[in-house]
Amino acid sequence: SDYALEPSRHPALQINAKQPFNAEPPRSALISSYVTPVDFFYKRNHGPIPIVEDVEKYYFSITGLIENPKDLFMKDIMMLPKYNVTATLQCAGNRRTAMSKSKTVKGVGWDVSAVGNAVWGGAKLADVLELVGIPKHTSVTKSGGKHVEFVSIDKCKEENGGPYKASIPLGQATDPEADVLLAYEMNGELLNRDHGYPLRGIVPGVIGARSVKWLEAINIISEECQGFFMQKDYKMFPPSVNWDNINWTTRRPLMDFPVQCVICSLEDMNVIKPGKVKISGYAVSGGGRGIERVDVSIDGGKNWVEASRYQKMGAPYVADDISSDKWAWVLFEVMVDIPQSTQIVAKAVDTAANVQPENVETIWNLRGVLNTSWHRPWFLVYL
Ligand code: MTE
Ligand code: MO
Repeated sequence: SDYALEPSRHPALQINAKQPFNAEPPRSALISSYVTPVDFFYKRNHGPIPIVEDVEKYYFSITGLIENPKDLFMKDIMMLPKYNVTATLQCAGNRRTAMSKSKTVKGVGWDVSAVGNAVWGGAKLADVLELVGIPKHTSVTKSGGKHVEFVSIDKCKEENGGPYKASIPLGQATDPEADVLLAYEMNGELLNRDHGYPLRGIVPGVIGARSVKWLEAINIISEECQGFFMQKDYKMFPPSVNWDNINWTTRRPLMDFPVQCVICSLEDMNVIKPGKVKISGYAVSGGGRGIERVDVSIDGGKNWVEASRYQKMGAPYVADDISSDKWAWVLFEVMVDIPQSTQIVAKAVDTAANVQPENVETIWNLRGVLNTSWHRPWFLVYL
């Protein structure tokens, strides 16, 4: 079958779907290091993993509304300045399983680990687009191009066997400060097959779905990409919309991720003892907004304490400081004294003072995307 040549994966991953392969690490793997090891980075696919055998022969084309369409080989990308950008990638479906408990949603179930933080190495898309004559900070080309469409090599059933596609605005693609990459490295190693070998897009601060793996082409187009994953998926509908009254054209494709926060030190259904316990987890926002603070409660949200935050181990995190990674998550921790009955809750605030919704019901949507409600792990206190 098409799935006969899948790469091998770490046995500790929780498999949410086998074909296509979708898996996430245990919660504890996310807080054991600021940079998520490749083996423990979630894997989100919509088809079999493509095989690029001869990287010397591999190329992708840049075409569309530009004057000088070109085929680019890996050596053309490697000749450009290399950037290492630490960026958190999070699937819009992260925490979908919990949203489904409120009322059924459609989609692959995910616990809280469809997220990871990696150092992506590659060329800036803004530099690549200069090779085809598009200057930095261009929002429309002379021939009317306004969006950059990434097309993959893979084959997805949602696209009737065609490739996975997504687009971003040209202004973002040609802004060097937006740090959009064509990446060939992950955590200092060559990208592996699961994560897009030999070349993938990385769009920091934006839902994972726009970071297209296994690039085959980049098209400069006038309207945003019309593919399934831009137009018929990865949109957020109000709780009133169901599968009978849905009109996909009424909503925009999701881009920037809202503020998110998850406790990773407690697995659901585990048992803890009353007394001093360290609560830790991750918090992240989209659009390059940092995390202003993380609040933790042990009485279901009546009283709160502020957690300490860090990126690099041992150095406190300061939002918006030049030494902080603006596209990356922060890890947080706080010591609490667990009473005999407790409900632990965490929530974050980003640098634009955006807060998370208290309940999943207020943001419930039929595709189960963007569950950023207050995280309340459930476990037993063992006396
Ligand atoms: N790119 C291709 N070609 N095919 C895909 O199925 N999945 C997207 C995105 N890029 C996908 C893709 C989604 S929904 C997410 S969340 C991220 O890749 C996941 O990237 P990862 O598997 O490297 O963690
Ligand atoms: Mo995703």
